Amino acid sequence: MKRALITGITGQDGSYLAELLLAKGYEVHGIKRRSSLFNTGRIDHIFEDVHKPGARFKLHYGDLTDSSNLTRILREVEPDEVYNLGAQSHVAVSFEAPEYTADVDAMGTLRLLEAIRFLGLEKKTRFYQASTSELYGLVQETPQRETTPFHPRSPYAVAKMYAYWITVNYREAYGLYACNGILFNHESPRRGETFVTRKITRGMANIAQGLEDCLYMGNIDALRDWGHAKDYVRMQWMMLQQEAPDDFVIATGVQHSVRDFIRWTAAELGLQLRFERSGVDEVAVVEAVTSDIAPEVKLDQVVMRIDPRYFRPAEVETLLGDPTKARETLGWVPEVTAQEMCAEMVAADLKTARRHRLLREHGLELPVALEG
Ligand code: NDP
Ligand code: GDR
Repeated sequence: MKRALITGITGQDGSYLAELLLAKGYEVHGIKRRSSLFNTGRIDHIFEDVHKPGARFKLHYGDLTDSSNLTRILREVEPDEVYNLGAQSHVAVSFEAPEYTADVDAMGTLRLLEAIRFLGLEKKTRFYQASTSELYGLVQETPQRETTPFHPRSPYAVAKMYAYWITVNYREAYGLYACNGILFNHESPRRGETFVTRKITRGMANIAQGLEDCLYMGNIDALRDWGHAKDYVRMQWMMLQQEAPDDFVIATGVQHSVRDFIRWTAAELGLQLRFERSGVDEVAVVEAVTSDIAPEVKLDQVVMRIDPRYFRPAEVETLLGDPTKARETLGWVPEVTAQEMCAEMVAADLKTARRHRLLREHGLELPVALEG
């Protein structure tokens, strides 16, 4: 039975990857952070009591900032595969907490690699690094592929650049089987609430149910290549099953704007929007209501405004990936389009919003966080 260790198992990708590996018969170990509240909402459905004979799912307390802890866990688990998905993964937050982001995202990767080497596991353990399209930042070539030069535009991206190269370096210096997956944005109903797609689907579903009035957004001209997290974790596993380690771009090859995503979300909720004015004055107004999904929304209601608070000190305006190498070498093709994924996310957030509305109608107030 193969053993995998996943950092970031409580996150979006970690939860889907854990499901995939359990379905493939792996014993799955995950590192979770100590938190004052439960933080395992995304993996509760696969949790197994370790006292149960044959349990194949185990969580360890840990943190990417703590080398002795990482070394101890690696010594205990001796994994065949390590997936380093743990990170302070929010680009805007990395401008607020640059040093912490570097510690976790850059040094955390080094700590794991060094622990593998220190324990003499470099011939046994295969290593996957969650690299990112943010490395391309100010893009030098479109579409972006494995050979496109990097120009990171945030403390997050700069930290991930270190992680990318230290992964390559340990492969070249010590013969470690180590791969970078350069993944473009991927989303799902499990996406964190402050990333743009989820902020839109959750916010608009709340507006439809009368729980919020308006969505406040940053740069809605930004262009992204969005895929579904389920497709992308499949690729993370495939990368570690090759004969020789290599780095791959994972993307759909199709690009849309944040404004498109707002329009699709509204359409799923039976709302037709009109975008008026431009720049910081831009608003989205309800032009037509075509179903009864959004009973609380009025014609001409302003459902989106720009709030410059969400602009970034340096923006990545456009990203579009070229997944040719992944398709030709590994036979990987994404199965879900961005628009299909949007529909899935809206359906999930609408379900929650309806539940919240019902609770509110019965005098039970639930907090609806507006921060994004
Ligand atoms: P999430 O933000 O959903 O998950 C991040 C995970 O890292 C969480 O489990 C989080 O724990 C954990 N984590 C954060 N800080 C630490 C720390 N100090 N020590 C240990 N664990 C920590 O990210 P995604 O699942 O979306 O992304 C997975 C990885 O892929 C990340 O490295 C991200 O940077 C990268 N990536 C993501 C892309 C995307 O579009 N989703 C695209 C390209 C790369 P907790 O739950 O306690 O917060
Ligand atoms: P990104 O994702 O920065 O690409 O990083 P995010 O969804 O945060 O932003 C995408 C684009 O939307 C614009 N935007 C807003 N973003 C947020 N979060 N909130 C807003 O209100 C808003 N308005 C407009 C942003 O400016 C940006 O251009 C994600 C993360 O998952 C990283 O960890 C990962 O490496 C990259 O994707 C690939």
